[in-house]
Amino acid sequence: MLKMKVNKKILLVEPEFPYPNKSKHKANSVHKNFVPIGLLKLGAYYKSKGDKVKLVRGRKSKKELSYYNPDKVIVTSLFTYWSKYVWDSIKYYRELFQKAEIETGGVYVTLHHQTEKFVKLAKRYQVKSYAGVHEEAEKFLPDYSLLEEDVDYHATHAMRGCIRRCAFCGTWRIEPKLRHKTAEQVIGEIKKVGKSNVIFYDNNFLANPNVKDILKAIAKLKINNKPVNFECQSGFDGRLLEKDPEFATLLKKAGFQNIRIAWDNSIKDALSIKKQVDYLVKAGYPPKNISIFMIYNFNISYKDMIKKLNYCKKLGVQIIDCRYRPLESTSDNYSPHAFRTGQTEKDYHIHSEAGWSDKKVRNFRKSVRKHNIWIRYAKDKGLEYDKRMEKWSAIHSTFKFFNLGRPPGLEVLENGYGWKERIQVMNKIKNHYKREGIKAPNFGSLKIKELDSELKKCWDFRLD
Ligand code: B12
Ligand code: SF4
Repeated sequence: MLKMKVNKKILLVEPEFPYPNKSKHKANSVHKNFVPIGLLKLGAYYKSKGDKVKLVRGRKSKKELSYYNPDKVIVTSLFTYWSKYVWDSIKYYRELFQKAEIETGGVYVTLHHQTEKFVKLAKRYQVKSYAGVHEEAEKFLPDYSLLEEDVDYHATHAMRGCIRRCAFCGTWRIEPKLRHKTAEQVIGEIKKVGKSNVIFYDNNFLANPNVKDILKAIAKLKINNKPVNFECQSGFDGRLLEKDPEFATLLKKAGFQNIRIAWDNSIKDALSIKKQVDYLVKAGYPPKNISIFMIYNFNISYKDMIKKLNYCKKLGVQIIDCRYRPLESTSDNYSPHAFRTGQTEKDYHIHSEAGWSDKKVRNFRKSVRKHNIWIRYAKDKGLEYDKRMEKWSAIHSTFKFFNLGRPPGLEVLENGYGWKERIQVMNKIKNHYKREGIKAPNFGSLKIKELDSELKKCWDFRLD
Protein backbone atom coordinates (compact mmCIF):
# COMPACT_ATOMS: atom_id res chain seq x y z
CA MET A 1 0.00 0.00 0.00
CA LEU A 2 1.20 3.48 -0.83
CA LYS A 3 1.96 5.32 2.38
CA MET A 4 1.79 9.11 2.34
CA LYS A 5 4.84 10.80 3.78
CA VAL A 6 4.03 13.05 6.74
CA ASN A 7 5.95 16.23 6.07
CA LYS A 8 5.07 18.60 8.86
CA LYS A 9 2.89 18.78 11.93
CA ILE A 10 0.45 21.68 11.73
CA LEU A 11 -1.57 23.05 14.64
CA LEU A 12 -4.59 25.11 13.65
CA VAL A 13 -5.76 27.47 16.38
CA GLU A 14 -9.08 29.21 16.69
CA PRO A 15 -8.58 31.77 19.51
CA GLU A 16 -11.04 31.74 22.43
CA PHE A 17 -13.35 34.31 20.87
CA PRO A 18 -16.06 35.48 23.27
CA TYR A 19 -19.02 34.13 21.33
CA PRO A 20 -22.19 35.15 23.14
CA ASN A 21 -23.47 31.59 22.96
CA LYS A 22 -20.82 29.14 24.01
CA SER A 23 -22.47 26.16 22.30
CA LYS A 24 -19.77 26.44 19.67
CA HIS A 25 -20.10 25.35 16.11
CA LYS A 26 -23.84 25.32 16.36
CA ALA A 27 -25.74 26.99 13.60
CA ASN A 28 -29.47 27.09 13.50
CA SER A 29 -32.06 29.53 12.29
CA VAL A 30 -30.11 32.35 13.91
CA HIS A 31 -26.54 31.65 12.99
CA LYS A 32 -24.80 33.11 15.96
CA ASN A 33 -21.65 31.05 15.85
CA PHE A 34 -19.89 29.47 12.99
CA VAL A 35 -17.28 26.86 12.39
CA PRO A 36 -13.81 28.31 11.76
CA ILE A 37 -14.30 27.78 8.08
CA GLY A 38 -11.00 29.37 7.04
CA LEU A 39 -9.06 26.95 9.25
CA LEU A 40 -11.02 23.96 7.97
CA LYS A 41 -10.02 24.85 4.41
CA LEU A 42 -6.41 25.43 5.43
CA GLY A 43 -6.48 22.06 7.20
CA ALA A 44 -7.68 20.35 4.03
CA TYR A 45 -4.94 22.09 2.06
CA TYR A 46 -2.13 21.04 4.41
CA LYS A 47 -3.44 17.47 4.59
CA SER A 48 -3.34 17.32 0.79
CA LYS A 49 0.37 18.10 1.04
CA GLY A 50 0.85 15.10 3.33
CA ASP A 51 1.07 17.12 6.55
CA LYS A 52 -0.47 16.07 9.82
CA VAL A 53 -3.12 18.49 11.03
CA LYS A 54 -4.78 19.12 14.39
CA LEU A 55 -7.32 21.83 15.20
CA VAL A 56 -7.88 23.31 18.66
CA ARG A 57 -9.86 26.11 20.19
CA GLY A 58 -7.93 28.39 22.51
CA ARG A 59 -4.92 27.63 24.64
CA LYS A 60 -4.24 23.96 25.28
CA SER A 61 -1.53 22.46 27.46
CA LYS A 62 1.00 19.99 26.06
CA LYS A 63 -0.93 17.21 27.79
CA GLU A 64 -4.24 18.34 26.28
CA LEU A 65 -2.49 18.33 22.91
CA SER A 66 -1.36 14.72 23.59
CA TYR A 67 2.21 15.96 23.28
CA TYR A 68 1.65 16.90 19.65
CA ASN A 69 4.69 18.99 18.87
CA PRO A 70 3.85 21.17 15.85
CA ASP A 71 6.34 22.49 13.33
CA LYS A 72 3.89 25.21 12.42
CA VAL A 73 1.10 26.93 14.36
CA ILE A 74 -1.62 28.70 12.37
CA VAL A 75 -3.73 31.20 14.28
CA THR A 76 -6.81 32.64 12.63
CA SER A 77 -8.51 35.94 13.45
CA LEU A 78 -11.98 37.39 13.09
CA PHE A 79 -13.45 40.73 14.18
CA THR A 80 -10.81 43.45 14.64
CA TYR A 81 -12.18 44.26 18.09
CA TRP A 82 -11.46 40.65 19.13
CA SER A 83 -7.74 41.14 18.43
CA LYS A 84 -6.85 40.54 22.09
CA TYR A 85 -7.82 36.86 21.79
CA VAL A 86 -5.59 36.44 18.74
CA TRP A 87 -2.56 37.86 20.56
CA ASP A 88 -3.35 35.82 23.69
CA SER A 89 -3.18 32.65 21.58
CA ILE A 90 -0.04 33.74 19.75
CA LYS A 91 1.76 34.63 22.98
CA TYR A 92 0.73 31.37 24.59
CA TYR A 93 1.86 29.13 21.71
CA ARG A 94 5.05 31.11 21.21
CA GLU A 95 5.98 30.30 24.83
CA LEU A 96 4.84 26.69 24.53
CA PHE A 97 6.54 25.92 21.21
CA GLN A 98 9.57 28.14 21.02
CA LYS A 99 10.95 26.57 17.85
CA ALA A 100 7.70 26.37 15.88
CA GLU A 101 6.89 28.69 13.02
CA ILE A 102 3.79 30.76 13.83
CA GLU A 103 1.63 32.36 11.19
CA THR A 104 -1.56 34.35 11.58
CA GLY A 105 -4.21 35.44 9.09
CA GLY A 106 -7.94 36.12 8.73
CA VAL A 107 -10.14 39.22 8.93
CA TYR A 108 -8.36 41.22 11.69
CA VAL A 109 -4.90 40.37 10.38
CA THR A 110 -5.84 41.38 6.84
CA LEU A 111 -7.17 44.73 8.01
CA HIS A 112 -4.43 45.51 10.54
CA HIS A 113 -1.18 43.81 9.54
CA GLN A 114 0.42 47.11 8.54
CA THR A 115 -0.44 49.09 11.67
CA GLU A 116 2.35 50.06 14.02
CA LYS A 117 0.82 48.13 16.93
CA PHE A 118 0.47 44.96 14.87
CA VAL A 119 4.00 45.12 13.44
CA LYS A 120 5.43 45.59 16.95
CA LEU A 121 3.58 42.62 18.38
CA ALA A 122 4.36 40.43 15.37
CA LYS A 123 8.04 41.17 15.87
CA ARG A 124 7.84 40.48 19.59
CA TYR A 125 6.33 37.02 19.08
CA GLN A 126 8.12 36.26 15.81
CA VAL A 127 4.91 35.68 13.96
CA LYS A 128 4.37 35.93 10.22
CA SER A 129 1.19 37.52 8.96
CA TYR A 130 -0.87 36.59 5.93
CA ALA A 131 -3.28 39.09 4.42
CA GLY A 132 -6.40 38.15 2.47
CA VAL A 133 -7.96 35.03 1.12
CA HIS A 134 -5.65 32.02 0.87
CA GLU A 135 -5.64 31.15 -2.84
CA GLU A 136 -4.54 27.54 -2.41
CA ALA A 137 -6.81 26.76 0.56
CA GLU A 138 -9.76 28.21 -1.33
CA LYS A 139 -9.52 25.30 -3.79
CA PHE A 140 -10.44 22.88 -0.99
CA LEU A 141 -13.68 22.03 0.76
CA PRO A 142 -13.68 22.57 4.53
CA ASP A 143 -12.45 19.43 6.30
CA TYR A 144 -15.22 19.03 8.88
CA SER A 145 -13.52 15.92 10.29
CA LEU A 146 -11.08 18.26 12.06
CA LEU A 147 -13.86 19.30 14.43
CA GLU A 148 -14.67 17.29 17.53
CA GLU A 149 -18.40 17.41 17.02
CA ASP A 150 -20.64 16.88 14.02
CA VAL A 151 -21.80 19.96 12.21
CA ASP A 152 -25.03 19.57 10.29
CA TYR A 153 -24.49 22.45 7.89
CA HIS A 154 -22.05 23.38 5.17
CA ALA A 155 -20.69 26.93 5.04
CA THR A 156 -19.63 28.13 1.62
CA HIS A 157 -19.26 31.06 -0.75
CA ALA A 158 -20.82 31.29 -4.20
CA MET A 159 -18.92 34.50 -4.67
CA ARG A 160 -16.15 36.48 -3.00
CA GLY A 161 -15.85 40.24 -2.88
CA CYS A 162 -18.53 42.85 -3.41
CA ILE A 163 -19.53 45.20 -6.21
CA ARG A 164 -20.06 48.09 -3.75
CA ARG A 165 -17.78 50.10 -1.53
CA CYS A 166 -19.77 51.05 1.60
CA ALA A 167 -17.71 53.27 3.91
CA PHE A 168 -18.19 51.24 7.12
CA CYS A 169 -17.58 47.87 5.53
CA GLY A 170 -14.47 45.69 5.58
CA THR A 171 -15.42 43.10 3.00
CA TRP A 172 -14.21 44.90 -0.11
CA ARG A 173 -10.91 45.54 1.64
CA ILE A 174 -10.58 41.91 2.72
CA GLU A 175 -11.74 40.46 -0.58
CA PRO A 176 -10.80 43.07 -3.21
CA LYS A 177 -11.00 40.59 -6.06
CA LEU A 178 -14.39 39.44 -7.34
CA ARG A 179 -14.62 35.67 -7.76
CA HIS A 180 -17.77 33.91 -8.91
CA LYS A 181 -18.66 30.25 -8.80
CA THR A 182 -20.84 28.73 -11.46
CA ALA A 183 -24.01 26.73 -10.82
CA GLU A 184 -22.12 23.50 -11.63
CA GLN A 185 -19.42 24.33 -9.08
CA VAL A 186 -21.94 25.15 -6.34
CA ILE A 187 -24.02 22.02 -7.01
CA GLY A 188 -20.95 19.79 -7.25
CA GLU A 189 -19.64 21.06 -3.93
CA ILE A 190 -22.91 20.69 -2.02
CA LYS A 191 -23.39 17.16 -3.36
CA LYS A 192 -19.86 16.22 -2.38
CA VAL A 193 -20.26 17.53 1.17
CA GLY A 194 -23.71 15.88 1.44
CA LYS A 195 -25.25 18.13 4.13
CA SER A 196 -28.82 19.31 3.79
CA ASN A 197 -28.28 22.72 5.43
CA VAL A 198 -26.17 25.21 3.55
CA ILE A 199 -25.11 28.70 4.67
CA PHE A 200 -23.66 31.12 2.19
CA TYR A 201 -21.06 33.53 3.57
CA ASP A 202 -21.26 35.66 0.43
CA ASN A 203 -21.08 39.38 1.01
CA ASN A 204 -23.41 40.11 -1.87
CA PHE A 205 -24.99 36.88 -3.09
CA LEU A 206 -27.19 38.45 -5.78
CA ALA A 207 -24.24 40.23 -7.42
CA ASN A 208 -22.88 36.98 -8.81
CA PRO A 209 -23.55 37.02 -12.59
CA ASN A 210 -24.35 33.29 -12.34
CA VAL A 211 -26.83 33.72 -9.50
CA LYS A 212 -29.98 32.91 -11.48
CA ASP A 213 -28.50 29.66 -12.76
CA ILE A 214 -27.36 28.85 -9.22
CA LEU A 215 -30.80 29.51 -7.74
CA LYS A 216 -32.54 27.47 -10.43
CA ALA A 217 -30.15 24.58 -9.98
CA ILE A 218 -30.24 24.47 -6.19
CA ALA A 219 -34.05 24.60 -6.22
CA LYS A 220 -34.00 21.11 -7.75
CA LEU A 221 -31.22 19.79 -5.54
CA LYS A 222 -31.88 16.96 -3.11
CA ILE A 223 -29.52 15.51 -0.53
CA ASN A 224 -30.52 12.12 0.86
CA ASN A 225 -33.82 12.55 -1.00
CA LYS A 226 -34.59 15.70 0.95
CA PRO A 227 -34.67 19.28 -0.28
CA VAL A 228 -31.81 21.42 0.99
CA ASN A 229 -32.30 24.39 3.36
CA PHE A 230 -30.42 27.49 2.33
CA GLU A 231 -29.59 30.64 4.18
CA CYS A 232 -27.41 33.63 3.42
CA GLN A 233 -25.84 35.10 6.54
CA SER A 234 -25.42 38.56 5.00
CA GLY A 235 -28.37 40.59 3.78
CA PHE A 236 -29.44 40.46 0.15
CA ASP A 237 -28.69 43.58 -1.84
CA GLY A 238 -32.13 45.19 -2.05
CA ARG A 239 -31.11 47.46 -4.92
CA LEU A 240 -30.44 44.42 -7.08
CA LEU A 241 -33.73 42.87 -5.99
CA GLU A 242 -35.56 46.05 -6.86
CA LYS A 243 -34.04 46.10 -10.32
CA ASP A 244 -34.93 42.48 -10.92
CA PRO A 245 -37.85 41.26 -8.78
CA GLU A 246 -37.53 37.75 -10.23
CA PHE A 247 -34.82 37.20 -7.60
CA ALA A 248 -37.53 37.09 -4.91
CA THR A 249 -39.34 34.14 -6.52
CA LEU A 250 -36.09 32.36 -7.29
CA LEU A 251 -34.92 32.68 -3.68
CA LYS A 252 -38.22 31.32 -2.42
CA LYS A 253 -38.23 28.42 -4.88
CA ALA A 254 -34.65 27.58 -3.91
CA GLY A 255 -35.72 27.28 -0.26
CA PHE A 256 -33.89 30.26 1.24
CA GLN A 257 -34.93 30.91 4.84
CA ASN A 258 -34.50 33.84 7.22
CA ILE A 259 -34.46 36.40 4.47
CA ARG A 260 -32.67 39.65 5.27
CA ILE A 261 -32.19 42.81 3.29
CA ALA A 262 -30.13 45.81 4.31
CA TRP A 263 -31.28 49.39 4.85
CA ASP A 264 -28.07 51.21 5.64
CA ASN A 265 -28.83 54.57 4.09
CA SER A 266 -31.27 57.34 4.94
CA ILE A 267 -35.01 57.38 5.54
CA LYS A 268 -35.28 58.70 1.97
CA ASP A 269 -34.91 55.09 0.81
CA ALA A 270 -38.16 54.09 2.55
CA LEU A 271 -40.14 53.63 -0.67
CA SER A 272 -37.40 51.50 -2.18
CA ILE A 273 -37.38 49.32 0.93
CA LYS A 274 -41.15 48.99 0.68
CA LYS A 275 -40.85 47.82 -2.93
CA GLN A 276 -38.21 45.25 -1.96
CA VAL A 277 -40.30 43.94 0.91
CA ASP A 278 -43.39 43.81 -1.33
CA TYR A 279 -41.54 41.66 -3.87
CA LEU A 280 -40.49 39.25 -1.16
CA VAL A 281 -43.99 39.10 0.30
CA LYS A 282 -45.42 38.46 -3.16
CA ALA A 283 -42.94 35.62 -3.56
CA GLY A 284 -44.33 33.99 -0.40
CA TYR A 285 -42.30 35.32 2.54
CA PRO A 286 -44.57 36.63 5.32
CA PRO A 287 -43.41 40.13 6.37
CA LYS A 288 -42.78 38.99 9.95
CA ASN A 289 -40.22 36.49 8.64
CA ILE A 290 -38.31 39.17 6.76
CA SER A 291 -35.58 41.09 8.61
CA ILE A 292 -33.94 44.39 7.78
CA PHE A 293 -30.29 44.89 8.69
CA MET A 294 -29.73 48.43 9.94
CA ILE A 295 -26.42 49.94 10.84
CA TYR A 296 -26.77 52.41 13.73
CA ASN A 297 -24.35 54.45 15.85
CA PHE A 298 -23.06 55.61 12.46
CA ASN A 299 -23.77 58.66 10.34
CA ILE A 300 -27.59 58.61 10.55
CA SER A 301 -28.90 60.39 13.65
CA TYR A 302 -30.81 58.63 16.41
CA LYS A 303 -33.94 60.58 15.45
CA ASP A 304 -33.79 59.36 11.86
CA MET A 305 -33.04 55.80 12.96
CA ILE A 306 -36.26 55.87 15.00
CA LYS A 307 -38.09 57.08 11.88
CA LYS A 308 -36.67 54.08 10.01
CA LEU A 309 -37.77 51.80 12.82
CA ASN A 310 -41.29 53.23 12.69
CA TYR A 311 -41.40 52.61 8.98
CA CYS A 312 -40.47 48.96 9.59
CA LYS A 313 -43.46 48.85 11.94
CA LYS A 314 -45.70 49.83 9.05
CA LEU A 315 -44.12 47.18 6.86
CA GLY A 316 -44.45 44.56 9.60
CA VAL A 317 -40.84 43.37 9.26
CA GLN A 318 -38.24 42.61 11.92
CA ILE A 319 -34.98 44.55 12.39
CA ILE A 320 -31.45 43.31 12.94
CA ASP A 321 -29.57 46.18 14.56
CA CYS A 322 -25.88 46.33 13.70
CA ARG A 323 -23.91 48.63 15.96
CA TYR A 324 -21.15 50.40 14.03
CA ARG A 325 -17.64 49.60 15.24
CA PRO A 326 -14.87 51.18 13.18
CA LEU A 327 -12.58 48.78 11.37
CA GLU A 328 -9.67 50.48 13.16
CA SER A 329 -10.88 49.55 16.64
CA THR A 330 -9.04 46.68 18.26
CA SER A 331 -11.34 46.38 21.27
CA ASP A 332 -14.99 46.77 22.12
CA ASN A 333 -16.11 46.52 25.73
CA TYR A 334 -19.74 47.39 25.25
CA SER A 335 -21.81 45.66 27.88
CA PRO A 336 -25.56 45.25 27.42
CA HIS A 337 -25.85 44.92 31.21
CA ALA A 338 -24.45 48.38 31.94
CA PHE A 339 -27.79 50.05 31.26
CA ARG A 340 -28.00 51.76 34.64
CA THR A 341 -24.39 52.80 35.11
CA GLY A 342 -23.80 53.58 31.46
CA GLN A 343 -20.51 53.42 29.55
CA THR A 344 -18.27 55.94 27.84
CA GLU A 345 -16.22 56.25 24.67
CA LYS A 346 -13.38 54.65 26.58
CA ASP A 347 -15.40 51.42 26.65
CA TYR A 348 -16.62 51.33 23.07
CA HIS A 349 -16.98 53.48 19.98
CA ILE A 350 -19.79 56.02 20.30
CA HIS A 351 -20.36 57.93 17.07
CA SER A 352 -20.71 61.35 18.65
CA GLU A 353 -20.03 63.07 15.29
CA ALA A 354 -23.59 62.20 14.34
CA GLY A 355 -24.97 62.94 17.81
CA TRP A 356 -24.92 59.40 19.20
CA SER A 357 -24.46 58.86 22.94
CA ASP A 358 -24.35 55.78 25.16
CA LYS A 359 -27.96 56.43 26.13
CA LYS A 360 -29.10 56.68 22.53
CA VAL A 361 -27.27 53.48 21.57
CA ARG A 362 -29.00 51.62 24.41
CA ASN A 363 -32.38 53.18 23.69
CA PHE A 364 -32.17 52.24 20.05
CA ARG A 365 -31.31 48.63 20.90
CA LYS A 366 -34.18 48.53 23.36
CA SER A 367 -36.60 49.94 20.81
CA VAL A 368 -35.51 47.32 18.29
CA ARG A 369 -35.98 44.52 20.82
CA LYS A 370 -39.47 45.73 21.67
CA HIS A 371 -40.27 46.13 18.00
CA ASN A 372 -39.19 42.59 17.15
CA ILE A 373 -41.14 41.10 20.03
CA TRP A 374 -44.21 43.01 18.95
CA ILE A 375 -43.81 41.78 15.35
CA ARG A 376 -43.27 38.18 16.46
CA TYR A 377 -45.96 37.83 19.08
CA ALA A 378 -48.47 40.64 19.05
CA LYS A 379 -48.95 42.39 15.74
CA ASP A 380 -50.89 39.63 13.99
CA LYS A 381 -53.22 39.32 16.99
CA GLY A 382 -53.93 43.04 16.88
CA LEU A 383 -52.23 43.52 20.28
CA GLU A 384 -49.92 46.23 21.55
CA TYR A 385 -46.42 45.50 22.83
CA ASP A 386 -46.56 44.25 26.41
CA LYS A 387 -43.53 43.81 28.68
CA ARG A 388 -44.83 40.37 29.66
CA MET A 389 -44.22 39.24 26.09
CA GLU A 390 -40.50 39.64 26.77
CA LYS A 391 -40.84 37.21 29.64
CA TRP A 392 -42.66 34.74 27.43
CA SER A 393 -40.10 35.26 24.68
CA ALA A 394 -37.26 34.42 27.12
CA ILE A 395 -39.09 31.24 28.15
CA HIS A 396 -39.65 30.46 24.48
CA SER A 397 -35.90 30.55 23.86
CA THR A 398 -35.36 28.21 26.83
CA PHE A 399 -37.93 25.85 25.30
CA LYS A 400 -36.13 26.05 21.97
CA PHE A 401 -32.87 25.13 23.68
CA PHE A 402 -34.44 21.84 24.82
CA ASN A 403 -36.23 21.43 21.48
CA LEU A 404 -39.59 21.70 23.19
CA GLY A 405 -41.41 23.86 20.65
CA ARG A 406 -43.67 26.67 21.81
CA PRO A 407 -44.37 27.03 25.54
CA PRO A 408 -47.93 27.40 26.88
CA GLY A 409 -49.28 30.92 27.44
CA LEU A 410 -48.00 33.10 30.29
CA GLU A 411 -51.17 32.50 32.32
CA VAL A 412 -50.41 28.77 32.42
CA LEU A 413 -46.70 29.28 32.99
CA GLU A 414 -47.33 31.59 35.92
CA ASN A 415 -50.21 29.78 37.56
CA GLY A 416 -50.12 26.19 36.27
CA TYR A 417 -48.90 23.48 38.63
CA GLY A 418 -45.11 23.16 38.79
CA TRP A 419 -44.29 25.45 35.88
CA LYS A 420 -42.39 28.09 37.85
CA GLU A 421 -40.02 25.53 39.38
CA ARG A 422 -39.68 23.63 36.09
CA ILE A 423 -38.67 26.78 34.22
CA GLN A 424 -36.21 27.69 36.94
CA VAL A 425 -34.54 24.29 36.62
CA MET A 426 -34.59 24.49 32.82
CA ASN A 427 -32.86 27.88 32.93
CA LYS A 428 -30.22 26.64 35.36
CA ILE A 429 -29.48 23.62 33.17
CA LYS A 430 -29.43 25.75 30.03
CA ASN A 431 -26.97 28.22 31.54
CA HIS A 432 -24.77 25.44 32.88
CA TYR A 433 -24.75 23.62 29.53
CA LYS A 434 -23.93 26.81 27.69
CA ARG A 435 -21.14 27.70 30.08
CA GLU A 436 -19.60 24.28 29.73
CA GLY A 437 -20.24 24.02 25.98
CA ILE A 438 -22.39 20.88 26.45
CA LYS A 439 -24.67 19.93 23.58
CA ALA A 440 -28.34 20.75 24.25
CA PRO A 441 -30.55 17.69 24.88
CA ASN A 442 -33.56 17.00 22.67
CA PHE A 443 -36.63 16.61 24.89
CA GLY A 444 -39.07 17.24 22.06
CA SER A 445 -41.00 13.96 22.40
CA LEU A 446 -41.32 13.83 26.21
CA LYS A 447 -44.49 14.04 28.30
CA ILE A 448 -44.43 16.38 31.31
CA LYS A 449 -43.58 13.66 33.85
CA GLU A 450 -40.79 12.29 31.66
CA LEU A 451 -39.52 15.82 31.12
CA ASP A 452 -39.32 16.45 34.86
CA SER A 453 -37.45 13.23 35.39
CA GLU A 454 -34.95 14.00 32.59
CA LEU A 455 -34.44 17.53 33.91
CA LYS A 456 -33.73 16.13 37.35
CA LYS A 457 -31.19 13.70 35.86
CA CYS A 458 -29.46 16.52 33.97
CA TRP A 459 -29.27 18.68 37.06
CA ASP A 460 -28.07 15.88 39.39
CA PHE A 461 -25.52 14.72 36.83
CA ARG A 462 -23.94 18.17 37.00
CA LEU A 463 -23.09 17.52 40.67
CA ASP A 464 -21.43 14.14 40.03
C1 B12 B 1 -19.66 35.09 8.49
C2 B12 B 1 -19.54 36.46 9.09
C3 B12 B 1 -20.18 36.70 10.32
C4 B12 B 1 -20.83 35.61 11.14
C5 B12 B 1 -19.86 34.89 12.07
C6 B12 B 1 -18.49 34.65 11.54
C7 B12 B 1 -17.75 33.57 12.27
N1 B12 B 1 -16.83 32.96 11.61
O1 B12 B 1 -18.02 33.26 13.40
C8 B12 B 1 -21.84 36.40 12.02
C9 B12 B 1 -23.21 36.40 11.35
C10 B12 B 1 -22.02 35.93 13.45
C11 B12 B 1 -21.25 37.79 11.94
C12 B12 B 1 -21.61 38.76 12.83
C13 B12 B 1 -21.13 40.05 12.81
N2 B12 B 1 -20.28 40.55 11.88
CO1 B12 B 1 -19.54 39.49 10.44
N3 B12 B 1 -18.79 38.71 8.94
C14 B12 B 1 -18.84 37.50 8.44
C15 B12 B 1 -18.09 37.44 7.08
C16 B12 B 1 -19.11 37.52 5.94
C17 B12 B 1 -17.20 36.25 6.88
C18 B12 B 1 -16.16 36.03 7.97
C19 B12 B 1 -15.75 34.61 8.02
O2 B12 B 1 -16.01 33.90 8.97
N4 B12 B 1 -15.13 34.14 6.96
C20 B12 B 1 -14.78 32.74 6.93
C21 B12 B 1 -13.58 32.30 6.09
C22 B12 B 1 -13.89 31.73 4.72
O3 B12 B 1 -12.72 33.30 5.84
P1 B12 B 1 -11.49 33.54 6.73
O4 B12 B 1 -11.69 33.17 8.14
O5 B12 B 1 -11.16 34.94 6.49
O6 B12 B 1 -10.34 32.54 6.15
C23 B12 B 1 -9.67 32.69 4.93
C24 B12 B 1 -8.59 33.75 4.94
O7 B12 B 1 -8.89 34.81 5.82
C25 B12 B 1 -7.34 33.01 5.30
N5 B12 B 1 -6.98 32.81 6.68
C26 B12 B 1 -7.73 32.83 7.80
N6 B12 B 1 -6.95 32.58 8.87
C27 B12 B 1 -5.68 32.36 8.42
C28 B12 B 1 -4.50 32.07 9.08
C29 B12 B 1 -3.33 31.92 8.32
C30 B12 B 1 -2.04 31.63 8.99
C31 B12 B 1 -3.37 32.03 6.90
C32 B12 B 1 -2.12 31.83 6.09
C33 B12 B 1 -4.55 32.33 6.26
C34 B12 B 1 -5.70 32.50 7.02
O8 B12 B 1 -7.50 31.73 4.72
C35 B12 B 1 -8.88 31.39 4.72
C36 B12 B 1 -9.21 30.70 3.44
O9 B12 B 1 -9.15 31.56 2.36
C37 B12 B 1 -17.22 38.74 7.16
C38 B12 B 1 -16.97 39.44 5.85
C39 B12 B 1 -15.79 38.90 5.14
N7 B12 B 1 -15.85 38.99 3.86
O10 B12 B 1 -14.84 38.40 5.73
C40 B12 B 1 -18.05 39.63 8.11
C41 B12 B 1 -17.30 40.58 9.07
C42 B12 B 1 -16.16 39.83 9.68
N8 B12 B 1 -18.34 40.89 10.05
C43 B12 B 1 -18.32 42.09 10.45
C44 B12 B 1 -19.22 42.66 11.37
C45 B12 B 1 -19.19 44.18 11.53
C46 B12 B 1 -20.11 41.88 12.07
C47 B12 B 1 -21.04 42.36 13.20
C48 B12 B 1 -20.35 43.26 14.19
C49 B12 B 1 -22.24 43.06 12.59
C50 B12 B 1 -23.09 43.73 13.64
N9 B12 B 1 -22.80 44.97 13.90
O11 B12 B 1 -23.97 43.16 14.17
C51 B12 B 1 -21.50 41.04 13.85
C52 B12 B 1 -20.67 40.81 15.13
C53 B12 B 1 -21.24 39.81 16.07
C54 B12 B 1 -20.37 39.65 17.30
N10 B12 B 1 -20.50 38.51 17.90
O12 B12 B 1 -19.58 40.49 17.70
C55 B12 B 1 -17.19 42.86 9.83
C56 B12 B 1 -15.98 42.95 10.76
C57 B12 B 1 -15.65 44.33 11.19
C58 B12 B 1 -14.54 44.32 12.20
N11 B12 B 1 -14.37 45.46 12.84
O13 B12 B 1 -13.86 43.37 12.40
C59 B12 B 1 -16.93 42.02 8.54
C60 B12 B 1 -15.52 42.14 7.98
C61 B12 B 1 -17.97 42.48 7.50
C62 B12 B 1 -18.07 43.96 7.28
N12 B12 B 1 -19.25 44.39 6.90
O14 B12 B 1 -17.14 44.71 7.42
N13 B12 B 1 -20.36 37.91 10.93
S1 SF4 C 1 -23.02 45.97 -0.05
FE1 SF4 C 1 -22.63 44.96 1.92
S2 SF4 C 1 -20.80 43.73 1.59
FE2 SF4 C 1 -20.91 45.17 -0.10
S3 SF4 C 1 -19.64 46.90 0.51
FE3 SF4 C 1 -21.75 47.39 1.15
S4 SF4 C 1 -21.96 46.60 3.24
FE4 SF4 C 1 -20.11 45.71 2.36
